[in-house]
Amino acid sequence: MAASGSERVAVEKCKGINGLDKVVLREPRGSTAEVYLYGAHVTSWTNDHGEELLFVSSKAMFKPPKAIRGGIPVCFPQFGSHGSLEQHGFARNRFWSIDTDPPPFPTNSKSFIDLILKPSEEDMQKWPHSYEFRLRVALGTGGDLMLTSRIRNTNADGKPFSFTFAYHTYFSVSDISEVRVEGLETLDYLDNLQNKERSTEQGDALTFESEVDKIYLGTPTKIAILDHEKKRTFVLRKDGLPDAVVWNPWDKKAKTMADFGDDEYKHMLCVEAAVVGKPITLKPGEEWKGRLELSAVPSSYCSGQLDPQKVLQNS
Ligand code: TA6
Repeated sequence: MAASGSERVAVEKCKGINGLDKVVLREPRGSTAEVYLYGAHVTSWTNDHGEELLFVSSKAMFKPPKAIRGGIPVCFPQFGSHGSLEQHGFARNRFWSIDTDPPPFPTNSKSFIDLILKPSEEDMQKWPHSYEFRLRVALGTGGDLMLTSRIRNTNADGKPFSFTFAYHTYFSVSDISEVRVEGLETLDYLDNLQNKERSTEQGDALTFESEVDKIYLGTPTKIAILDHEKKRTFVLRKDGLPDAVVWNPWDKKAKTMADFGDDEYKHMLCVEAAVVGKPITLKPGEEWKGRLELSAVPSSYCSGQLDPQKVLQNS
């Protein structure tokens, strides 16, 4: 059956849950992505078989000021509790606008949207800085999902500002106890479950059997998440984002979260491209760029190919 009009429109603005504005991106071969203007929050990424690749909780509240539980929340200007602002900053619970006149930024994708956030008076009370935060969300020809953030300091008072940042990606996995993460072996990390104590990771790929909340410092630019049951590997490539956070609340913490199902920890894993260890500082007029590229490939393509030495050689 021939695809009707909206089915293959590359970029469609429409209403989502609770009437919130969203943008649907479609790529000719069938993959799609959905972005809510609330939080510039990617809530869906599907492959060309229509399979959902991101986890969104069945209890997620699409109701400001609560952040959406799942997908890709954007943490800015503060990651986690690394500062005096609310957890993960405020960008994830602000209404962004469509950037109708973005500075030139070449792309070979037809399926992309540019969003922009500028501080409100209320924000300036909390974080007295003027900035322009541009986020481009794009679907590549092969169905890859790319997020590119450009943050510019537009303070007129000559003041620099510093921030931490994360793409807090929730990957959908078949069974967390069957998942491996490659690329973080032997790295130092801050353990959020041990008062941010610094330790060094063991030499093998990560596997999961309990709550984890670790901030890996100075990681390779490629990290792989292998989901054996689904014979699928997520390859995460990042630029300008030296750190990576790995989080799964497991059973006890899951029960304490109102917008998260008690057993949903079995089907998600957060691997977050981030800047935490060494905050970014921008002088007026300066701009920072942080890029994330996600691919989902058949596992046979990846397993073991991401030995850190090889990764470093290839990156
Ligand atoms: O990224 C990991 C983390 O900082 C954890 O400490 C956990 O709190 C998680 O984020 C979720 O945070 P949220 O504020 O969305 O409940």
